[in-house]
Amino acid sequence: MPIFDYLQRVRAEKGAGYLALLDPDKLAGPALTQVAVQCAENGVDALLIGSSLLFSTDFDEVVRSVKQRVDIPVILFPGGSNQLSRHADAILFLSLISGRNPHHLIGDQVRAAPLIKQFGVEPIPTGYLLIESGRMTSAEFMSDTRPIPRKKPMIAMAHALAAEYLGMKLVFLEAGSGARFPVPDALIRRVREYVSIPLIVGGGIRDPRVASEKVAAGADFIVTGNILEERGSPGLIREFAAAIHARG
Ligand code: 1GP
Repeated sequence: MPIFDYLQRVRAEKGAGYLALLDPDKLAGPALTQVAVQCAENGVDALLIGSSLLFSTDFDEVVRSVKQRVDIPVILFPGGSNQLSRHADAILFLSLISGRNPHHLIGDQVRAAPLIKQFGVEPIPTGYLLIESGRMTSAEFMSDTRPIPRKKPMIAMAHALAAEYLGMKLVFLEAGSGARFPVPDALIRRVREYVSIPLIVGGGIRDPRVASEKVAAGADFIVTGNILEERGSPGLIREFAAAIHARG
């Protein structure tokens, strides 16, 4: 089954899906694989692997090792066209549509597309929206774009609808890794009511209760990154999974 169809099925059956982000710059290969296995065993629906920068020199090997050890989908979430691997199941084929930096709107995609085709990795076209989150994030700095003001839901709505009309399959509302404030519930709610494609929400979600509030506001998929890298445990992963799947 295509990974996008799997994600749709998760959303239909569980109410919302739990995606865990593993960053090879924050966890070395063996530790990252260990967290990946914990995630797969405790209710995470799919893994995202990627980084806003990438210092790690063994990206491909990390993806291969994770893929060998888990049976949930491994999806690339690349900060750039240097983060590709033939071992992944799919890739969020992102366009940073909240910004006006041509490199992240179409430049990197042109570089990556032929390799993704050769690798046979499923591309999932995704409109990526950075939402202002209380302090500058790596995504904001590295992309050289301005995030959408958190109190201006109509700007986010217009961007998300443009993503839908451009044929994108997902919208990612991103506060940025380590965000001080996650994407506001009010903004999620307005975007959810306005577009029909699924919403991924991530950045700064460090508490299962907050994850469940985002789902109640309309998030179809929740991403956690930092919190699992800092104090991930089977118990905490299960708590997040239960909070996110509660409406299924
Ligand atoms: C970042 O949305 C993800 O791209 C996850 O953010 O690391 O803050 O959970 P955190």
